[in-house]
Amino acid sequence: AYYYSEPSRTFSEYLLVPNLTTKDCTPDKVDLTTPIAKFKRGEKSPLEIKIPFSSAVMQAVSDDRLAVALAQNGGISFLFGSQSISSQAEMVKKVKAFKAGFVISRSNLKPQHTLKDVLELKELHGHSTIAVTEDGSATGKLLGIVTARDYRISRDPLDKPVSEFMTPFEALICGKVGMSLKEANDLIWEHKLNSLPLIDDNQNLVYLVFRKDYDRNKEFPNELLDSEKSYIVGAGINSRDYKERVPALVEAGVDALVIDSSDGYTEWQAETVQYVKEHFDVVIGAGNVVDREGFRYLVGAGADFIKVGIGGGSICITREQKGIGRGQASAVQEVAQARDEYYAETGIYVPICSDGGIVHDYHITLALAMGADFVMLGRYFARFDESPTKKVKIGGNFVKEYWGEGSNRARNWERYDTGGKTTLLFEEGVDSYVPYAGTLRENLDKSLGIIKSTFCNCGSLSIHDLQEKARITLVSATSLVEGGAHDVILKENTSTFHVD
Ligand code: MZP
Repeated sequence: AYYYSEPSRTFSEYLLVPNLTTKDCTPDKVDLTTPIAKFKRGEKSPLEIKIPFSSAVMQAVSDDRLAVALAQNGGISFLFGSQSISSQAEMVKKVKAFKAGFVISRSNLKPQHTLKDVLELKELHGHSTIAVTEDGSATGKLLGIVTARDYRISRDPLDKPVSEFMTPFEALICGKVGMSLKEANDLIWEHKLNSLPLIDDNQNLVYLVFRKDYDRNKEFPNELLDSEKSYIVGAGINSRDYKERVPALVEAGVDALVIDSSDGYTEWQAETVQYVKEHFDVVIGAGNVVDREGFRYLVGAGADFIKVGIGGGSICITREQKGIGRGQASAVQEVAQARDEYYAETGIYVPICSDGGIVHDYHITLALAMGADFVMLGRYFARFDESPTKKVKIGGNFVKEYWGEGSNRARNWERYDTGGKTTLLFEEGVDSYVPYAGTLRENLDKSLGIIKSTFCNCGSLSIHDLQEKARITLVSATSLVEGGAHDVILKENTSTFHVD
């Protein structure tokens, strides 16, 4: 046997040591744009994302709804592959049907329409709704509906007429027809909806156009009517049914594929990559690998990006069951080094994705500093409103369901296929809960705030910059204790204390 001289390490064993922060290095200037497909030296990657976040190829994480929410914020979802080819392709189509700008006319709706009717309107799928009523009250006659993508609507009381909904029903906000541009704007901003009210010739509010990057202080940008760019979306595939699945996904408009497997260093993966590269013009990632050899093998087969990580996922019991895997930090470090060597040799840069095991926001910064181009997260996204799973209350707290693709619940045997029988003989994942955390947007904003601030501590304005400048130290077990609050009595634990 070959013995590695160093133990397998993970992110929590490292810290970043700050560099000089110059005055021009501020969080608003940090650019997290990153490539997800290989490119030649001096060229640009054919597919980039604005933030280095991708969501995991998992039933409990990446459906079309989460994909739209993440794409709106600049990342990419890989729609779960453990479903029929037709339903996965349908999800791709739904995401691609969204446009970066959005206009809806009130002429689509009639006062007697129920909320169910409204939600069934194809173009409203996944959007939240503002009812415009005649007198501006929640019970007034419905005159129109305007929608916002980032605002979640409850789907429970679907059959009531809209006029029966009372505020504070979370997504029903009433606007008055005839309200001024300013009033409409204030209403929208009060509810944190990024949108743009339009008024017709009679000063009636007739349309709202939604756009994430609209700055209310700027002049009304006419050319926004209507930006027709669609969001990017990825999808997971396997090395069994790819000859049927890939054509359907490509036809549906998918931007990137990834072979989803717990161990990607296999001849089946090489064949799958070769087939896709030969027949289609679509980005294809492969993995997961944890070392130099695995990286070289899949890149040799033609993969556009490589996914790194075995056994580090929060729901994963592969290491316990089979004793295979590697600490996520060690895996990323070695694969990143292999990627750099390959780039020096060939002039081709192959992005790598650190998949699984991210617990704290700083783990993302460390993964990037160690050479990852982007990360893939399961547990992180499963906690949000937009993930496909049930929100339940347990012990007074809201949680969401989250299960592994290797669990009996997911029954995704293709992900663990090592040839032979086509069943899931033993579990490699668990079925669990994660604490409910609210909307994707608010959590992502916070994570990005932390990450960009850390970039500035490290004197870096881009991922590439961070990778060049980062100084990383191992931490001893004793200094780990020092890293959290210590030797103080936390106020939240003092309910049993009596203060006279
Ligand atoms: P995490 O973000 O929850 O820590 O990890 C998510 C990653 O765990 C996924 O992207 C995938 O690579 C991996 N995964 C998914 N299901 C299982 C399993 O059942 C698993 N073992 O390990």
